[in-house]
Amino acid sequence: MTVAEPHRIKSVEPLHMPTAAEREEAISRAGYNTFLLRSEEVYIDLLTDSGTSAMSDSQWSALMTGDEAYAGSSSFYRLEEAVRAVYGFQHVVPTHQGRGAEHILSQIAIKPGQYVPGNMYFTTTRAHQELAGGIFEDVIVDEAHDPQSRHPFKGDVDLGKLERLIDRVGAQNIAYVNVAVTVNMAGGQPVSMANLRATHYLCRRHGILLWCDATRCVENAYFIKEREQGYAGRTVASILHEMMAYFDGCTMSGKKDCLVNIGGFLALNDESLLRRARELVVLFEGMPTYGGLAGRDMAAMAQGIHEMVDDAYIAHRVHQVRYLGERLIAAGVPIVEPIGGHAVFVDAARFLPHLPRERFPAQALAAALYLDSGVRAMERGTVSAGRDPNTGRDRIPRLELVRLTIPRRVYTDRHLDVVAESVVGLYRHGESVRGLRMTYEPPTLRFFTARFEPAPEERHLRLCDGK
Ligand code: PLI
Repeated sequence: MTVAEPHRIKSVEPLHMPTAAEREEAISRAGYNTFLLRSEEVYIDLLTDSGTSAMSDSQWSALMTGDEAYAGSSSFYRLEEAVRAVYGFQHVVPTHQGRGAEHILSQIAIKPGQYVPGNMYFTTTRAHQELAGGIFEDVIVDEAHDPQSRHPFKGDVDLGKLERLIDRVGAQNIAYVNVAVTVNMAGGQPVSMANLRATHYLCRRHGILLWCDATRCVENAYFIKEREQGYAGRTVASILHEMMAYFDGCTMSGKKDCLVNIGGFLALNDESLLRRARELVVLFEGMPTYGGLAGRDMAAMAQGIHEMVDDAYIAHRVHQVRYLGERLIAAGVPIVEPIGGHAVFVDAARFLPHLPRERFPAQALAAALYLDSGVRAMERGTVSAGRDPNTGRDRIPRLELVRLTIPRRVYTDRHLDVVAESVVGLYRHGESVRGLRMTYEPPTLRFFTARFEPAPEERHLRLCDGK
């Protein structure tokens, strides 16, 4: 059944397709890193769904009602009401975006040397945990690392792995367990309600706090409605409420599910943690009633929180991502399955089997896609994984992916047809895509600003590697 957009378009933004020569010049200047392209050099921008959503007319009007008082802004109280109603947490600490909340949580809850188990890492989340002296430990189910596994809840925590970690290091050496819903780096994969419940009881038994990275929690709730027995007849809003009840609190990047261009928050129930979070937010972000945001940003986010749990909206959102994924599957393109909630993840390792991991196949494929059609995607593989802080060596994740991320309410299915045609065309001539060599590597979160150049001696490298 066709799922049409549950909105009509009131304002448009023209797109510009750069010429082949312009694209070649642009990607070379950007060091073959799509993060370093200028937006006007891009035709269809699938770099991220973060802060790139279209706001509704109600959100634009909410901006005008923003209360810009330095302290006690009424927009803060509007945000607090929305968080209480939709997430169910009593307290909210606004931050400029998700990583601001991750920073505060890491600083108040991690003692140096403590472990922070999580269902796969996210770049900024782990970076803040490590900055606070924490040690990330991956406790996601094995299926999450297999792009071909069709497990319906590849984001699930492996309770055996978590329990073994607790036995090995002791509950007192675990700062908290951090569960992301959905799991971005696994391909936008959801966590089941049964798994959230079981993780909750396991943590409670050991007196360990359970935190949620709720960045894409509404997409997760929709997958529960679709896939988990007993939830088909429930609203996404009620499923989300139940999910959040298993957590002690959450960090949130409002730039995703909350349908705003900037904003985030920490939400929780515990008064003493709240006090410590507020002590830090004034240092790093701003007064506890604005936390790095303008009043108008909080007003737009409060409105977005109500809109994000509209059943028609979220059904279309997930189906639009699936539309692109299914077109690629039909043409035989290797992608992560099941198709996730915010993006289609192309399996660059299978797409470009001639390139060894040292030649950054996903980075090379993202650059090649831009050259082909002006479509901007993002590497999510070896470059994003960075280096182990203890050994200094490259982390080589099993997943070597290119993410085609769909902003919310921005592109139509016709745009996605153009994307699909370009990806399929490249797949047919994959062997022509050259590997890359890194020429500049920043010390942290290297994927944002690293630079590359085409690797000169592919055949020679492959012979040396014995591959
Ligand atoms: O970009 P922030 O600081 O608002 O949020 C950080 C963040 C936290 N958790 C998860 C799961 C994310 O996906 C996330 C940001 N993601 C980005 C920017 C992305 O492009 O996926």
